[in-house]
Amino acid sequence: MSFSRRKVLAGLAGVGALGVAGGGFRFWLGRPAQTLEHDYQLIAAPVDVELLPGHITPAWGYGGQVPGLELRGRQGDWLRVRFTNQLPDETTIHWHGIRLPLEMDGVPFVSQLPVRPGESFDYRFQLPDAGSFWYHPHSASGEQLGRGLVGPIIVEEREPTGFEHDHVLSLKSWHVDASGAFTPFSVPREAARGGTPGVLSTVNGVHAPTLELPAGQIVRLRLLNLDNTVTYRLNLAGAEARIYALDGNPIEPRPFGKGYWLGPGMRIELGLRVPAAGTELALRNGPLRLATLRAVAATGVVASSWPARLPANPIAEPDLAAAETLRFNFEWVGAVSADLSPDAMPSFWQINGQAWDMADKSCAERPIARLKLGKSYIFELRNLSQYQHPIHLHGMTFKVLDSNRQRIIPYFTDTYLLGKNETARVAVVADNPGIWMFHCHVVDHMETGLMGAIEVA
Ligand SMILES: [Cu+2]
Repeated sequence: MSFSRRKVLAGLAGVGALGVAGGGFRFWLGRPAQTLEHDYQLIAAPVDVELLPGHITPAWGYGGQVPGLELRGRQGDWLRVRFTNQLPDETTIHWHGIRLPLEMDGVPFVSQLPVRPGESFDYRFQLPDAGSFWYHPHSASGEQLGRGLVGPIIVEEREPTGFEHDHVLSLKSWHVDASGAFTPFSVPREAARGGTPGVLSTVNGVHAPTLELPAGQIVRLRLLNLDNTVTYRLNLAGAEARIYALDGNPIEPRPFGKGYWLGPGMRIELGLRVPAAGTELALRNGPLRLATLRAVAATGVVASSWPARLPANPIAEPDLAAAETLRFNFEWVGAVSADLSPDAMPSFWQINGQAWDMADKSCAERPIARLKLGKSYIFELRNLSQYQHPIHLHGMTFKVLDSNRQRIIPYFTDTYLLGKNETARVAVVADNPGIWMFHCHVVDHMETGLMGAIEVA
């Protein structure tokens, strides 16, 4: 199978989807102010998919597919998405990792009102950083992400990078049984531990696919963890691969080595030298095969040398000497209370003694930290639990400085996988005014308390 979608989005080819219920397609929202805009119509709607052969799963998709329609833009350009909700429930879209104004951040009752069934909302923002990002609801997240409302958003560099081949691999494990029916997205006893994992792994919506890559070429693989729960222990035994970017930000290329732990919401970009035609590589999560990468005879030029480091994104460098340190404790506090109403999510997790309550719309009015606009801060992140938490901040990109558990080469990211009992320090310039969510991206940890708001003013 071919898994490059660039052709579809390269021009008006996508218009073929017009008229298909739940379809997504490119179109113009009237006359653009400038031509450097990328316009999409994006519809969220139920879509039946065949994840297990011969069985229908009643998924929810963006643009009639799971994972959702791949959105592409170019660094510095604007992205305009007319979003229409054809789901039975209200929803929003959050653009994970993209630094944008609060009104576009997609958090219900903080950024915007929820988009109700039948309504539309226009998202419009500039793309300051090149890299691999993703989008998903920030509303009833366990169910909505669990049913398939996740999609990649790729921001291309303004100048050629030296990579001729670019492949997006969206990873998602599904909460389905043997008949393709959904199982619970969150079970209290799992939410109180590592989170409720899906059981059927997929890459680009297909279980254990074989993906063809051009033999002898160096390709850019964008691996996106769009999962509710699972941290993938990615490995590519026998491959000659280098890490080029983490979570949408370039690093000095280094060998992929034995592998990388990619938590929910995180992304890694690899350069891979595809071996000789006929050779197969296994992309695995620990011992489990996620996909087979098969080298096929390529026409055209023989592989070049490794591309240079990707250009840095324009992220403000924190002033560590002047930075104030703030401490955040991530803690398990739970016990399932007996008088819990059937609709309420239990509370198992806290940040600095406060649990977020998904049912309480006023939580964002009580931020766990208040930052002064323009100042630098160091966050000391302390995991007081036995479980990993991919800690994600909206609105700003932070720099990971150090950890008491692993050697860190400082890098910019939007999500840091905080290991059990780990303390890590990250630094950020509070350069984006607003109320920003700060949460664990294990969705059922987030929904059972592990979220807070950070105010920048
Ligand atoms: Cu967590």
